[in-house]
Amino acid sequence: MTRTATHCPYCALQCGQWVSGDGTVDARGGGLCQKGWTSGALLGHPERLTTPLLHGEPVSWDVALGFVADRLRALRAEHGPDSVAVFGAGGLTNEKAYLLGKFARVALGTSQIDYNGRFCMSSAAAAGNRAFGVDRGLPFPISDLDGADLVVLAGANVAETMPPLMGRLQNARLVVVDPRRTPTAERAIASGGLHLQPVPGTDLVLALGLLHAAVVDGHVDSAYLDDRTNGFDDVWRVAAGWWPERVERLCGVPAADIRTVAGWLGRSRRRYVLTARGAEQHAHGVATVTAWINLALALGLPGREGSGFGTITGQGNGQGGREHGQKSDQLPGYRHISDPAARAHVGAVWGVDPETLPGPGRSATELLDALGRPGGPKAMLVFGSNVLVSAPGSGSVAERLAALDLLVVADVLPSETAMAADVVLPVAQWAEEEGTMTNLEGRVQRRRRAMSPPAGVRTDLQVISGLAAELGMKGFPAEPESVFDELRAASAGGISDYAGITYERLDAGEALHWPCPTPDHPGTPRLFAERFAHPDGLARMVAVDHVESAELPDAEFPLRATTGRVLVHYQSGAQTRRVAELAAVAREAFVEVHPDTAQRAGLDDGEWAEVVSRRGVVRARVRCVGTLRPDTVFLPFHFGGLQSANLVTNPALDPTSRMPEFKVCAVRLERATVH
Ligand SMILES: Nc1nc2c(c(=O)[nH]1)N[C@H]1C(S)=C(S)[C@@H](COP(=O)(O)OP(=O)(O)OC[C@H]3O[C@@H](n4cnc5c(=O)[nH]c(N)nc54)[C@H](O)[C@@H]3O)O[C@H]1N2
Ligand SMILES: Nc1nc2c(c(=O)[nH]1)N[C@H]1C(S)=C(S)[C@@H](COP(=O)(O)OP(=O)(O)OC[C@H]3O[C@@H](n4cnc5c(=O)[nH]c(N)nc54)[C@H](O)[C@@H]3O)O[C@H]1N2
Ligand SMILES: [Mo]
Repeated sequence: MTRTATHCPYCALQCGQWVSGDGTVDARGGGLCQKGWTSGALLGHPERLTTPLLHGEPVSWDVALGFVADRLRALRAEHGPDSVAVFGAGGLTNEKAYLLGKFARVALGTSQIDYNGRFCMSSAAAAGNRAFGVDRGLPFPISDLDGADLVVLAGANVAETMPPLMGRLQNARLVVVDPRRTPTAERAIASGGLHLQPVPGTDLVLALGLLHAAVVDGHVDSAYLDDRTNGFDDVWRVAAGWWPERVERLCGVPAADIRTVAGWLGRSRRRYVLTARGAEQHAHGVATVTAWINLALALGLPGREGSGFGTITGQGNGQGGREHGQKSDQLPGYRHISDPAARAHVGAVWGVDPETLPGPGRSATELLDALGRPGGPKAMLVFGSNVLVSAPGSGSVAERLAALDLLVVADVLPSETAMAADVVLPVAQWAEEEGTMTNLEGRVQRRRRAMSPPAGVRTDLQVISGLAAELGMKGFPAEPESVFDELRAASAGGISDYAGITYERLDAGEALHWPCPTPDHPGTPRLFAERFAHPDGLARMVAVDHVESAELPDAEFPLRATTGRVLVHYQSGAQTRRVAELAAVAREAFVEVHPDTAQRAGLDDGEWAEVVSRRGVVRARVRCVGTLRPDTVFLPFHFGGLQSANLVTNPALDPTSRMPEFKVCAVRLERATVH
């Protein structure tokens, strides 16, 4: 049987896959995790959406798209263009993200577009832009990590969230910063490294303590600080007050461990500091990432081959998805929507007066919160996100969605959000379509079609193109390569410049990392070798100080709940809960609790508990974990309905990135009365 080379549907590693015409999946050039191996079960899945639904009833595409277009026209006529909102996703191909942004701004004329990357990468992106002038998750090829001697993973559970990446860290001593003893933390201990176990929400002060110890013990690279950075003096003025014992009192990490890790960081040769969502998904996530970047800069790591700072991008196209215009404040090529030159460039490519380009609009959480309220959007089109499960404070998200006049969801499967929609549009999935995805190192890769989608199903590009046509708009092709060629032009000269990347070059096997401005340019695997991307070429160190989490424990809610992932499930679980082999491993929500904490709440291992916060209640089965901090509980967010972790999370936002505080809120535990 012929097999086609493509990439896994899930995370930003975008591991190579062979997919055969019958849906058989094989690894291509390296490993796959259990989710990747079993992804073929999604092809031809019995629950697959194969016909448009209007108020739950099957209808033809003409009827569905005609209905949506009529409603959108009427709402726009009555309430103006901002009455229609668009919600995209970091799992969409570059072509889809680009066309969706253009569709919102040109066909709908709305400023109200944002996407789920706001829940994921926005704090790391904002900190990276501010420090380096560019946000590329890993500014070096991922293969560089093969040679690492020491890797600090701040809030990253790579062994479960990107298992194949662990293979690259085999020779390194690992330091894992996580309130939980995760499989990644176990590996750190086995590697001769350390597991630092802070109170959730206190990474910033831990990073200040590490910087303090590094300075006092003489590990700072003064020549690098002079030549390549500015702002160290201000940073030190704050860090000087955070000696390890004082840091220990706040975050709980022993002062001796802080000094040990600072010493390793100072003395190792090939060193990396990497952050992920554990450090970033906080109401002070940008400041926290900044503190980790300051530490890396003080040691002279960024821009030096064999060392560096990076953030581990999450979704399949989390990197490309934040570059091409589905974010409320951005235009293609990572251009800023408020920049007149950016507007002029993109306006010219789109053939519209730059004055007419709307935006910036609301960020994802604020957008969801405004739905159906006076002055807020009355309709929303969702592509590739299950917000009813994955957005913070899901109880109120359900209310906001119900308050809409029109909710349209394009999905592969009947996700919770799709089932709440007025109109459901069934779309093709990864192995049924062509496109490009940009992985966590900024490398653009081809997604290829191995089989046709089921009868009745269209691609997202066909849906967007079809809706534009219904609205009487030209310039919305459905053919992926045509869209990509337009994206190349729109990104030309921007920060993430794809102008020189073509399907032809990618199909010939070239490994192309952006920026790649011309067809003969080799791409840029390593950024910052000579200079950082600010006009003066220097990296900016920005002074940041300790900030408390938005909600602290008290007598009524004495515990800190944090949330995250397990190996076998992906995100809201819309896909993986439907794969029998994965569901068999984790079928229902659980809450990790220290045995002493469980006992105090009168709960036994395996019993159903209610996790209660000021915003709601989650039902989850108690899993006693002796290595967990007794002041902390952990909930995976992969389950829906009454088991959705986001019923309790706090929608408090970072002031800069507008990212919600998924990683800490105050809760108490109770015995479940029903389940
Ligand atoms: N299996 C699986 N893999 C995935 C995904 C998935 O859903 N499932 N999703 C993909 C996506 S989109 C993303 S964004 C990535 C996320 O990848 P990760 O960031 O690795 O995943 P999380 O589980 O969200 O968070 C990592 C760890 O942060 C810890 N943590 C909680 N609070 C804190 C804190 O205050 N400080 C620190 N230092 N750590 C804290 C949690 O205990 C958790 O173990 O994974 C990608 N890969
Ligand atoms: N409590 C808590 N909440 C979190 C997080 C956390 O750590 N804790 N993490 C946050 C993070 S980092 C992220 S990235 C978000 C992710 O959360 P979501 O945005 O909900 O992501 P998914 O669950 O991956 O939803 C993707 C949906 O798109 C569908 N889909 C798949 N492929 C396609 C396609 O090609 N086209 C279309 N139209 N649909 C497709 C899938 O079937 C699924 O229903 O969750 C956030 N929420
Ligand atoms: Mo994510």
